[in-house]
Amino acid sequence: MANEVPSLDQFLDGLAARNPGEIEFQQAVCEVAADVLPFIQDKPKYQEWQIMRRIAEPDRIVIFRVTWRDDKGNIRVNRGYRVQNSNAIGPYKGGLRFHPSVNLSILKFLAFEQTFKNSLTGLAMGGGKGGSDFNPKGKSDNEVMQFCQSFMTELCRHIGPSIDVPAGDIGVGAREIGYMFGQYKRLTNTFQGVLTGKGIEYGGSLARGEATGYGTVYFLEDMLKAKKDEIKGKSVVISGSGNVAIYAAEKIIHLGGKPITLSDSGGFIHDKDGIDQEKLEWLKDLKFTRRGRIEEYAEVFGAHYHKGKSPWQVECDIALPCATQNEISEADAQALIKNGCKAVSEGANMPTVLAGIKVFRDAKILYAPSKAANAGGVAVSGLEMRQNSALTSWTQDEVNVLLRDIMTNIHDRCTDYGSDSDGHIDYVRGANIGGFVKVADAMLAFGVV
Ligand code: NDP
Ligand code: 2IT
Repeated sequence: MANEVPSLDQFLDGLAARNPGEIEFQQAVCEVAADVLPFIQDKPKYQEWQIMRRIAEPDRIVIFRVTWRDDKGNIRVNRGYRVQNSNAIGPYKGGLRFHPSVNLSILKFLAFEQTFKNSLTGLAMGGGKGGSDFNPKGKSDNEVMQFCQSFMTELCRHIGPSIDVPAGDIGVGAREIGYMFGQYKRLTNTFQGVLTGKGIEYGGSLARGEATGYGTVYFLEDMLKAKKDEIKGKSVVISGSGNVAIYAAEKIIHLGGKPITLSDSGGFIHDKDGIDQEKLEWLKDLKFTRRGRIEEYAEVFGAHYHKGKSPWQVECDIALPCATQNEISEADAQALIKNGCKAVSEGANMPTVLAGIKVFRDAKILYAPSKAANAGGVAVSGLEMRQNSALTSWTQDEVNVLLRDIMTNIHDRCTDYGSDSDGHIDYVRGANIGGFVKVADAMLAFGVV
């Protein structure tokens, strides 16, 4: 074979040279490569066929202008993207993010991570991600609809039920999926399962809304179970107050734990008495219907509001980062360990910086990286695709039982590849290698493509 096997440093230098300035993308690939390159050291087939280099180069990226008119009649211009990272094991699959911070680096990291995450679910889904720098905050429903329709007018050329199936992510929930599905249906004159996270009336799956947050807690439950421990009685610090955070809090309550914080980009609330189901119902209305700020919770329930702060300095048994990437710094990770945190399960994608991951790994706490812990959302998206292609719909219980099972299978796969000789499970290594193998073996079958 012509190719020399690169060292990790050579590999990362090459990556940085090909993707200059894309810090989030480089970070995500670095974390995976640090586990995968040693794993393939004695497996010439993966090295000779340059599998890692090929997974870290997206199959295709589409970038397009999105022009729309606001309520005052002004012409607005945003940028739209779809990164199709790999369809080695199934159609491209992954969410759409609408947030002003969206750029190519962030979407490339998310599409790369999604490839491994989707492989871990055991379902036939490749990895992709897309979105726009459009900010839905403060926009009227009409403006959001105008934007979504314009966005889909271009995106529709690149997606399809067996090509690429987008879903929600930050800033994209039921409302945005509805507008985009409506436009796809209108443009193509078809009714197809081309998006997931759809409304129940038009092909959505029960339990998809809850799936990511619940799944993150199921994974936590499995990690604790492996240590003969449980969630009951534990205090839990959660960041974010969107789809993932709210349902993570709900499952913690169901299992007898006590969520004590939630946050948004303005700050965090600390409720020492714990967030119970009644308060959570109020929060669902605040966040999903009224689109309000978390600060209001403090006024209504008499909790503390810490403006401009994140919750990682609060004493807790468990931490669930459920907001965004790189929200846990090295110092935050150290504070969590110092304050007695024994388990971290990541609902958000890549919420911990590399130096923070090292802190968790060195401390040997139970640490579930996002590509394993938050796979429940896309797993139920995969189940939504199955229901759509069979023209059927399953009950909430049927979907939830399958989700519970999938999370345990992911836990088992991480255990297979991440168990150390002292009995500790390195879930980062387990998830990286466990996600890699299926994609890599499929790529070997295809030859040089
Ligand atoms: P939402 O838009 O519903 O909620 C996002 C939450 O995170 C909000 O509370 C938001 O606060 C906060 N947030 C977003 N960006 C920032 C930021 N830069 N700084 C501080 N806070 C921020 O999104 P989701 O709950 O769906 O997504 C949350 C995370 O989970 C993301 O990392 C996403 O990729 C990941 N994820 C989502 C899945 C899904 O199915 N939805 C599946 C798997 C992972 P504010 O309102 O102030 O912006
Ligand atoms: O990051 C993710 O896994 C998601 N945003 C969900 C993707 C999906 O296709 O359901």
